[in-house]
Amino acid sequence: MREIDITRGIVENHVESLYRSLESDVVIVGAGPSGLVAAGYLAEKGFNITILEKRLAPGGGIWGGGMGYKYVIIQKEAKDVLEDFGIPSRPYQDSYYCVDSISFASGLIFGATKRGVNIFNITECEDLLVRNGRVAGVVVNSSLTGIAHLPVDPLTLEARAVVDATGHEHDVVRTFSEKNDVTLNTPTGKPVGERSMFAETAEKAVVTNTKEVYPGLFVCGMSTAAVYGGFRMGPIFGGMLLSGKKLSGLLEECCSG
Ligand code: 48F
Repeated sequence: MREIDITRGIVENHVESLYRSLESDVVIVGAGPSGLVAAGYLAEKGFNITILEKRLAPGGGIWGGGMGYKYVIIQKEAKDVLEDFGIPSRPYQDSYYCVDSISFASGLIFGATKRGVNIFNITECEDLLVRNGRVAGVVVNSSLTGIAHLPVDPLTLEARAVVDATGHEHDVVRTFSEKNDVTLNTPTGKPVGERSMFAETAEKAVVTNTKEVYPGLFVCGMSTAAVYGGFRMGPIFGGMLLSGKKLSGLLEECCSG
C-alpha cells in the first residue's frame, strides 16, 4: 500500500468531478430538502446538476427535526416525493405523514447522488457570474477560506441556470441584490423579507413563489419566503418537497430550450 496512491485517487477523482461541474446545466446553492429534490429529479432526466453546500453535511435544516426532536411532518400531497426517493414514513392523523429526520435527510442525499447529482460540500457560493443582464454561473470558494478570513481568490463555474436554495439566509439573492443595481421579479424589486409563523399560508406560498427571480436565477424552498415576503412554517416539510419538484419542471423547460 502506497500512501500517495490513496492521495492520487482522491485528487484525480475530485478534479474529474470539478471538471464535470465547470459547465453545468444547473448549479443549485444549498443542499436542503428543496434543492436536493429538484436536483434529483433533474439528474434523473439526464441534466448535469451541481449542488454547492457550505457545511460539512448536506441536508440543511432537516437533521434537527423540531427543536431537536427528530421527527418531521409531511402533508399527504407530498407523499409521492417521499416514495420517489424511497423514504419510509408513517401515517399521522388523516392528512399527514411522520418521517424520521435522519432517514429523510440521508434518503434525499443518497437519492440525489445516486441519480448523478454532483454535490460539493464545504464549498460556498460567494457571488454570481453575470453576463449581459443574465446570471451565467457562480463564484465559489472553500468554506474554510471564509471561516479563516483568508484573502484567497475564488473559482468560477458556469451554468445555464442558478438556484438560490439557501433557506432562510437567501444568501445568493441577497448578495446579488446588495452588490448590483438590479430590479428583481418581486413586489419591491428587492428581497422583501421573511414574516412570522403561519404554517398553512406559508406552505402554499413556498410553492407559488418558486420561480425565476432574475434572468437565469431561480429561488426555491425557504429562500422564497425571504425573497417574496412569505411566512415561516416550522418543521412541516411538504412545501419544501413540492417546491423542489415544481422547480425541476421549470428548469427542465429552461434548460431544454
Ligand atoms: O435551510 P435549508 O434546509 O433549505 P430549504 O430547502 O429547507 C428549509 C427547511 O430545512 C426548514 C424549513 C422547513 O419548514 O423551514 O428551514 O429551503 O438548507 C439550505 C442550505 O443552504 C446552505 C446551508 O448550509 C444549508 O445547508 N447554504 C446557505 N448559504 C450557502 C449555502 C452558500 N452561500 N453557499 C453554499 N451553501
